[in-house]
Amino acid sequence: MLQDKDRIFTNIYGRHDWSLEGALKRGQWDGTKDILAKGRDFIIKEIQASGLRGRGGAGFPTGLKWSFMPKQSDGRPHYLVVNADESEPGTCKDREILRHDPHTLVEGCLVAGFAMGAHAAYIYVRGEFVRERERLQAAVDQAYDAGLLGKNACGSGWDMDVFVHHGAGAYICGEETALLESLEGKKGQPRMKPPFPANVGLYGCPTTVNNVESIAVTPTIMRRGAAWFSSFGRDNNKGTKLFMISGHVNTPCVVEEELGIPFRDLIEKHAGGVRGGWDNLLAVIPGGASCPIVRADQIMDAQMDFDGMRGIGSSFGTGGLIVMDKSTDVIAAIARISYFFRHESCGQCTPCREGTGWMWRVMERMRQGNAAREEIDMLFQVSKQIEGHTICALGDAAAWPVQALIRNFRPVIEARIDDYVSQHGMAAE
Ligand code: L3W
Ligand code: SF4
Repeated sequence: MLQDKDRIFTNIYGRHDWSLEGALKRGQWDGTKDILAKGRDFIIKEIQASGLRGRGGAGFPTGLKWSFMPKQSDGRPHYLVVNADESEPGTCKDREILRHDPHTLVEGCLVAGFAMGAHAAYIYVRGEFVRERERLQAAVDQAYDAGLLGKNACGSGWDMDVFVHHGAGAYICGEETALLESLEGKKGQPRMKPPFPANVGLYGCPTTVNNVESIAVTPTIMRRGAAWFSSFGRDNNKGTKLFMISGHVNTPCVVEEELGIPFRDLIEKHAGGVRGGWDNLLAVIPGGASCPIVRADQIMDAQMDFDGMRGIGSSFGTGGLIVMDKSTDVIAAIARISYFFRHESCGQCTPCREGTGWMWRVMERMRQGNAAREEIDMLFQVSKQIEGHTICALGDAAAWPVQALIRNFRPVIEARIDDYVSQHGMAAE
């Protein structure tokens, strides 16, 4: 388990001074000029060697993504875009970074921006994060005033500007290409990929889009070394990670831990255990609302990382765990998630626009038990028609929770239908 000395986010609970003065005392902005002096290729190779995988949900290798940026300029500027549109239900880690440790991100913008040949970084902040945006802007202003950003940033010879952009409150703008559209002043709707942003991104220029946490950890990795970071976790699942633990635990929290920590240890050590004890655990959504819900017996002995969650038929996502005890109506919980995705669909693709609404309406009937048993398989089949047939991952994200409910909690759905039939005679048309 991670020791305090190995934590990257030393002010995640806001107990210390968030400002530049406090950040400097905690070792941030230390030797940034020397990091840049090592050169672009060195930084990208070091991030690759660290094993860092994207912390926004997909887990794509960060150094590999940076390496896709063109090495030679063809006259188009390069951009770094930071995705701070944190909106996934169960996910609230980037919010804590913006609130309490914003200089980790601001310094990360310089290190990552330099590594990919960008002189400008845009940080796209979720519309509801008003105070967080103000805090971040204050940190950026402090960095400019101290000569850490702007012309000849940190005395490195590299010019770097950081712009904070405030979103308008749409979940879909967290999808990287919808975010770029929104930044360009257009309606936030995802683009077809390929081309990927590394080739055609912001204003048609080479762009890398990374999550807040992914960028915020890079200066520390560069200072302490790839070997240090990759000493945590296991192959393919390296480093430390912010976990968010919500729901029916005794002390919900955001905590930095080693990837691969066993589920039971994570909950016991940091969240005070499950409300009512381990026997009272019913289900967990392990990484944000789009990750498949699993039963207590499936996750109890699992390791909390990308492979660990794949091994139990779910996914690691953002590391936001929603813990549910036996008082939970799991059908109602997934029906509510279906409502969320229906509400947030941008409406471009028919399977998502129509399918999310269709799934939600059937899920509402399943919640009441007002359905026929055959409809369970029909719901599963319809969700399969959405998955993989849309422009962006929101269609998949809407389908997976429903599929997982059917896979892992089918007897609960059947019992609800049987109850309804025994009380009302038959399901309504
Ligand atoms: C160049 C290639 N680049 C992939 C890049 C791509 C992107 C990254 C990952 O969805 C997931 C989603 C949500 N050449 C490339 C390439 N890339 N192949 O790699 O791409 P992808 O398509 O695997 O994922 P995505 O579209 O970024 C993200 C899940 O995360 N999720 C959502 C979380 C929401 C938040 C939030 O609110 N903050 O994090 C949670 O599980 O369902 O599956 O950059 O361009 N050949
Ligand atoms: Fe829009 Fe849904 Fe299509 Fe994504 S999958 S582009 S959210 S309609």
